[in-house]
Amino acid sequence: MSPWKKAIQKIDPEIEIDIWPAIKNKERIQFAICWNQPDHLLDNFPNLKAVSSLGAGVDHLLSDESLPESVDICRVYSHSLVQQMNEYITGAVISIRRHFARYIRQKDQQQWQVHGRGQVAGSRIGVMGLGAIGGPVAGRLAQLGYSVSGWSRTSRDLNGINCFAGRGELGNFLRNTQTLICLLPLTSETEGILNLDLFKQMQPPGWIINAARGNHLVDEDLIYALDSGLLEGAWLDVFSEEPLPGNHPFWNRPNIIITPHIASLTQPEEVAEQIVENYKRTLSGMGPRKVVDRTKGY
Ligand code: NDP
Ligand code: OXD
Repeated sequence: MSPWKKAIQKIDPEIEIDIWPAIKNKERIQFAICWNQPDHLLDNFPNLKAVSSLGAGVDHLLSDESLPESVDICRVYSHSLVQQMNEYITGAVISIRRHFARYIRQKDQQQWQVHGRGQVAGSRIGVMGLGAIGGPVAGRLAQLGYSVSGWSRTSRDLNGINCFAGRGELGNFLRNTQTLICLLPLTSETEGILNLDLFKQMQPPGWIINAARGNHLVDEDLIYALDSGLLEGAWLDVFSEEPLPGNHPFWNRPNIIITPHIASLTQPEEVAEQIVENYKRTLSGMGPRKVVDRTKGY
């Protein structure tokens, strides 16, 4: 049995669940839960009222233009998602600043070479996106002693974080940033935001950590920035095409660390209760919680 079906029916065994493509009666579907569904799949269900993402991101739902406006889009949240992202980002930042990735490579060549102290104090970190995940990640890095700036669409006031907002303050945010962490949702405003123009405004030589979406990054600009010394390295969990194709130039770059979209994984049992609540609210006409604002795109 699918782990999602199992987790949902553990809470309420009365809920009937069909798993695509084995859907018996399309008219009966009122609520859907999806991850990377094929385009146009969701316009096949005339009585669909709401659709929930199985993760924090909703770009895979918003990019399907055939999804009727009347269908609510919602997402899930869990402390575990934040905890996992905290571990992923702090692990990456510490590995970068203490040169652990370099030392792991050096061992393969029996090379004994010290790369400087890489101390925490004075290291300037910038977090793009201060939402449900980015906000706590920025807070954790500040607790560890890093000097942390954050950037969001609207103004935020977060303890210990130097906050900037909007395109008008992006330049000032970047000037303060050596290690840039992207935790933005993918929207028409943020697509391609990790580009050469942005890299040029950072404190050189910088690092990029992208754990948001692959389409935030302009791949060829990253390679150019690495080759020209503007950036020292990149730590990437997400890619415009996943799995990353075997012939992609990122694979052969020692200064690009690649993880296979594992920064923070949603576990069915941790979010099943929210899904059941949203399903019941949808059927009752109240509408789901954590609804995405389609005009903002997140
Ligand atoms: P939220 O929607 O809670 O927060 C989004 C943040 O981004 C907000 O601070 C928002 O600003 C800011 N933002 C949005 N648009 C802009 C813009 N145009 N300019 C500046 N700031 C902007 O998202 P989450 O924190 O829950 O998640 C962020 C993303 O992380 C997800 O969309 C997903 O793509 C990715 N993710 C990746 C995972 C992985 O395993 N790699 C796991 C989980 C999530 P404001 O505060 O003003 O609204
Ligand atoms: C998410 C993800 O958005 O896993 O939850 O990328």
